[in-house]
Amino acid sequence: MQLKHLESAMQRSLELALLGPAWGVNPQVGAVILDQEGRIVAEGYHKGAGTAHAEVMAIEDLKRSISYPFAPGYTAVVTLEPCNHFGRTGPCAQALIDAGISRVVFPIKDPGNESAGGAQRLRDNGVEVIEGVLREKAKEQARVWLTAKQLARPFVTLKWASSLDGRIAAADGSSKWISGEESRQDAHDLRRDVDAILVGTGTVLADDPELTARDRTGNYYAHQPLRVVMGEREISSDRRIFNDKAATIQIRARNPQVVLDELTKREVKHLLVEGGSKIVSEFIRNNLVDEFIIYLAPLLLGGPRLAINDLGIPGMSEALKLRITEQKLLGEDLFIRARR
Ligand code: AOF
Ligand code: ZN
Repeated sequence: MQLKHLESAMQRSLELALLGPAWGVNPQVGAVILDQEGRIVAEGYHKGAGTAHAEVMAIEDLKRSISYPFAPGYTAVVTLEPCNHFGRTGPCAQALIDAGISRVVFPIKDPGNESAGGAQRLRDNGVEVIEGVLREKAKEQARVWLTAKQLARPFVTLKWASSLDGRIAAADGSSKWISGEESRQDAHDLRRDVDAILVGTGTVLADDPELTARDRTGNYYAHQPLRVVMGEREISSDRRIFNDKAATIQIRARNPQVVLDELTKREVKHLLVEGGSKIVSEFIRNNLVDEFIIYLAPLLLGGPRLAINDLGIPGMSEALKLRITEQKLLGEDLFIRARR
């Protein structure tokens, strides 16, 4: 089979992976099985922690059409090295061996300590293994899970909506609305995809946000991220953030590292930091931001309400340099994704 052919199969597996939830402790993983002629004859993807892995879903899919164990010559194309451990489910490397799969193709190694080693187990059992197909694309797609795993802390996305001149509110504090409707919906979809949203006590006291994830019609998404308030000030229980639409915790700390430690314990893989500027600045200063999402609205506000306060940067040579990885128009706003 040509590499091009394996790449297009991997492309399909990567698309399937995205059908699973972005939130939750587990990665998004997709898998297809190719027959001897290279046709896709089975598909699977992981639907979240506690459910079968993508490889097992694809094997189950193929079982419906041919007899098990499969005849020689089938190739499994998976978006992550098959696992080698008993976690919430059994080891996929063994499931592939038992199914009689002849060849396994994957883009990236599993960085986990217990789960890694699947490729070796496959080879030891006579299965051909091809690693690295669409590696960069797969790495990019799995970056949240990979980073969280490698750093043993949540992946942190920082999000704000500002005027072109970087203001997140007018001088009187009003901020409804800086960004347009499409940007605001995009921000709700972003919330749906994360495990937790964080704001400071100041934001709760000033804006009384609900911090839930809602669809275009205003309905609540089935998955609601944990709402986290950071800071030592007392928040009264009648604030909207404490309503029954989602779980909420207050972490009485000012240090972002303390907050991340607590959220790591709670198995938060992806944290969305939404403000205010003091907290945003703290995360940046402590080098704890993995990705920035900025909605830039074509407005000018001037005044003192900047997205970021002081970062302790004295001169140009210390500027924090970012790389833009995605940009697009959302209605009249500019959507920017960037990282260091
Ligand atoms: C998934 N889905 O399709 C694959 C995964 O606790 P468990 O048993 O669900 O195992 C989770 C680990 O298994 C995960 O961190 C990763 O290392 C590996 N592969 N996980 O959730 C999948 N193939
Ligand atoms: Zn597995």
